[in-house]
Amino acid sequence: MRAATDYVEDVAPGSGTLPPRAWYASSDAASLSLNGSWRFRLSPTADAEDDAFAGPGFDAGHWARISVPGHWVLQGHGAPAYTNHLYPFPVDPPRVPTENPTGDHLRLFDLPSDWPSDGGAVLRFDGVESCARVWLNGTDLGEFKGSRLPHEFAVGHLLRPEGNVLAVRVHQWSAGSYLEDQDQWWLPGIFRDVTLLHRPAGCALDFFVHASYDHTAGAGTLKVDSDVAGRVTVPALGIDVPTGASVTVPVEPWTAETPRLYDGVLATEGERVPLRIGFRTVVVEDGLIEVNGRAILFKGVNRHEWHPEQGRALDRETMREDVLLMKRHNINAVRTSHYPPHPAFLDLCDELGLWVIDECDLETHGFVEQSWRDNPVDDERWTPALLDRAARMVERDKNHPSVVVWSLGNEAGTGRGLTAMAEWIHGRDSSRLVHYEGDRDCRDTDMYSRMYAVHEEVDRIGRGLDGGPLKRRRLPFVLCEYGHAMGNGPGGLADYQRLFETHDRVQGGFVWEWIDHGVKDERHGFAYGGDFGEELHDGNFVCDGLLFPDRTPSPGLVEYKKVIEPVRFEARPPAPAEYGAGPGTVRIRNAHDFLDLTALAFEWSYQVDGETVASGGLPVPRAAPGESVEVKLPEPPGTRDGETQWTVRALLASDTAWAPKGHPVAWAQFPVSARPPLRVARGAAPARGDGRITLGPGSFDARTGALLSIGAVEVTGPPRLDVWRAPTDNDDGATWQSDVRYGLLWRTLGLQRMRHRLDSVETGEDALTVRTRVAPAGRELGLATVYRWTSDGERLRLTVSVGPQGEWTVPLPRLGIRFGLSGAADRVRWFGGGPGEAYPDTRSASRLGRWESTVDGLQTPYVRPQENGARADVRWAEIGGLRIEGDPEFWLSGRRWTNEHLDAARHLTDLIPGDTVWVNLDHAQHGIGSQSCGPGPLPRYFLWAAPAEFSFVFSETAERA
Ligand code: IPT
Repeated sequence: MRAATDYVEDVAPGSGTLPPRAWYASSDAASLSLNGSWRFRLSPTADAEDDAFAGPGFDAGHWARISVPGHWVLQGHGAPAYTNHLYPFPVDPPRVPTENPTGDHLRLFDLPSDWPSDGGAVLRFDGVESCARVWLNGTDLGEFKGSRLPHEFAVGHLLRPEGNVLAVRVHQWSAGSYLEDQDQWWLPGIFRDVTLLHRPAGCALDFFVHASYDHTAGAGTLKVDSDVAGRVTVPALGIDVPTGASVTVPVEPWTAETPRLYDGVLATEGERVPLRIGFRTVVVEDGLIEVNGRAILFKGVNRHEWHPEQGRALDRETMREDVLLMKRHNINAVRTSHYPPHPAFLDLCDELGLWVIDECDLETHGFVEQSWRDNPVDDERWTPALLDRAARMVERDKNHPSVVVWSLGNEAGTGRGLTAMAEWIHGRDSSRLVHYEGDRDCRDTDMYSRMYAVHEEVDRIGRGLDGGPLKRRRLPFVLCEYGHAMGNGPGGLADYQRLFETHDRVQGGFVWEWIDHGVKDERHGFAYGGDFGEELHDGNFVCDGLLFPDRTPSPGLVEYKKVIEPVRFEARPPAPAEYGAGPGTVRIRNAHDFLDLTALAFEWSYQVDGETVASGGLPVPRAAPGESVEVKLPEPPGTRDGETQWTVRALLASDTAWAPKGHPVAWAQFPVSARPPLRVARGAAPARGDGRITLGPGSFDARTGALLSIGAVEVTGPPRLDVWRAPTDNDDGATWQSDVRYGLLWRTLGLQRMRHRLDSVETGEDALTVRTRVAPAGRELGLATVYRWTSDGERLRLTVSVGPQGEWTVPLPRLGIRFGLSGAADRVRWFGGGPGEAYPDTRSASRLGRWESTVDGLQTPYVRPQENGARADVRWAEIGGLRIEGDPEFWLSGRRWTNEHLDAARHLTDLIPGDTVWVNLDHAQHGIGSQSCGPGPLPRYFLWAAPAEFSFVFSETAERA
């Protein structure tokens, strides 16, 4: 006998629902949103309660209230749980645990007084995780699975003018959970809209807008296939044709750069449906993905739906904010990892212009633990569920011009079910391409896709040297995931971009991922895996986005924007021909795929020692996509004394739908005259007395040689060698990485607990020399470190010489000095790279100039605290009454806690300011890479232990901080 809850563990997608169809908002048919406050009861198991609550007259007055859309675990009932790929329950498909949190949702509603009495009605659920059973007015409508997909029921015959009772029972776990093992929080609930749609007699049911573009003729062909015959009108194009008829007219095409939409109407006998039509043609031709006859380059991101308080229940404003932020950061593509997004998001992509890889709600990653045995995608009992998912995605989203690629899902291994999905999709929609990364041989797909391939492999693929089956060798390549943006990083984006732009076959990639899924939390600021007591979890691996959870752009996003900017500047001659010469012209390459440069205004400015002394407009001739033009710079204005440079910028020439006029799009800097050498005469002699040594403005402890003060500035922690950094997520690497993970090696070696042995304090004629050996307990290796202090009487110069001893097989995290200043030090000014942080392989967006910040403002709030905040190429900095000049330039960071505290902290709230500001002046930093789920830094960004010498010149600033 079938028990009342058998459907929960049934592999079938559901019963009682209507066939999938296009998602649209009618112009004239009534609709009623059932979002809002519902009654809610949570049970510990699927069968704890009978269905009496769905019947008439049930009194739910004592139940809790819950917001729909929403997740109950984010509204005080139970708790969220995070795992990457492990199923958080025993794997025994399709069985799920007895402990199956089940939320009964109840909503009473009246029909609006003007609700038409004729026709039918449909009840639509846009997203429920993971399995729902639905009753209306006591009638069991059926049940469904497929969390991020729409499900509809015909309900017209059941509606009453007043007192309708809608009851929805939602189970957290179901057979469907086996298909939804995406790397994210497990968040049950009715998390997308619930809507009642009036369906008048003669209404449109489903329709398919086919709108292609012939770039040779400049013409678009429109054909709307509709289940219910009607007329299609597009006033701006003079189109008025019956459904099913094809019409060709001159049009402006739709692209992500030129998102031209034509408003149209599909009118059936019973309703009018607004259409937003974009004409474009997507093909693979000569091994390249072409849209409207041109190969495109994806500058993409992977986007999960995320809001730190609402989880995956996103409001329209948040969706718009995502698209605006993407557009403003030069991003042109989004992969909807790993499920179809709320449909309103795709409307925004149509309207504002983004290429979309629409991915099906499918991942079975946890089966990797058993070598993919019993994987549902290779078990035909599950195939109907897979086909149901494919159809629900394609039918819902098929009328969006932004969707250019369908993706079968993510990390689901391989199997017949996937092939069946691909076959069905190809048959239903031949106008788009099919993607699936797991199909390494491209048997079912139209492009070769990989994730986290190392640079060298991407290069090989670009050169066509990767071998593989013939079909694959003829296909274009994309990196559907790369640049793992967890914590500080990702490093190496610029090096990837160079490969994308070098090899035609490599058509770009999608950074993993858009936003950190941190949960807003009273205890921790933002919570991550483990913070809710999960027995199985993957920690902060859920925080690996280019945005912090509150949608503040991280330095990674700023870097990405620079790396993918659609205009490239090159100086001519490329390097200053002679000291002080500088370039005469700038070559400007239009790196757009479709736009010319007329939407941009260009300007130049000229800086002396980082201060802009002159600026002006730069007239740039029209350049077609891919073309370059050369533009003459004016005569260098004014002085060439000091360090001088040009800055050129491209800004939006007028307001667009996604950013105002003046929004910066691209920039570059070209040196004219180099920084003059830093000279500090020697001469002042060290003097001993009273337990002190004085040298110029410096006062030292005579016994230890430790610096105590510079003039009136007290040094609360004397400068000494520092080679440790609080390992970043990318330093630590992913547990499954077979490559060396340096973050762990550093710790094993003891770089976080270096001892400083004092060997001698020597005063000479014009120098104080302090010899030390810096080394960790238990090891024979070390760094012979000599501090040599000299002065001209006013300034104090420290030269640090470092000589590695023993066998160093690991790179150093950093190489520099650290010292402490009074906590009153707050204002920081510097001439160097800014405004944000930079590391050797994340420094593209670091702009040379004069910058100001507070110490707190220097910190980058990575959700799990780690090394952050370095500013590159610093010539001089002022902090706490000290001026520090670097010879050569240095990396500057400063914080109100030590690097050891930073390392120990698990959440931002663990960082408690002390009464010292700790300043690091680094000669070098090790690269960042993206080993938290990808390759480490490229060899050229390694900081190998090698003999080094570097200096800093200290003096008091005129003004005390
Ligand atoms: C890859 C997944 O596709 C993605 O969902 C996410 O988990 C990402 O990694 C890491 O954050 S899978 C990985 C094993 C390469």
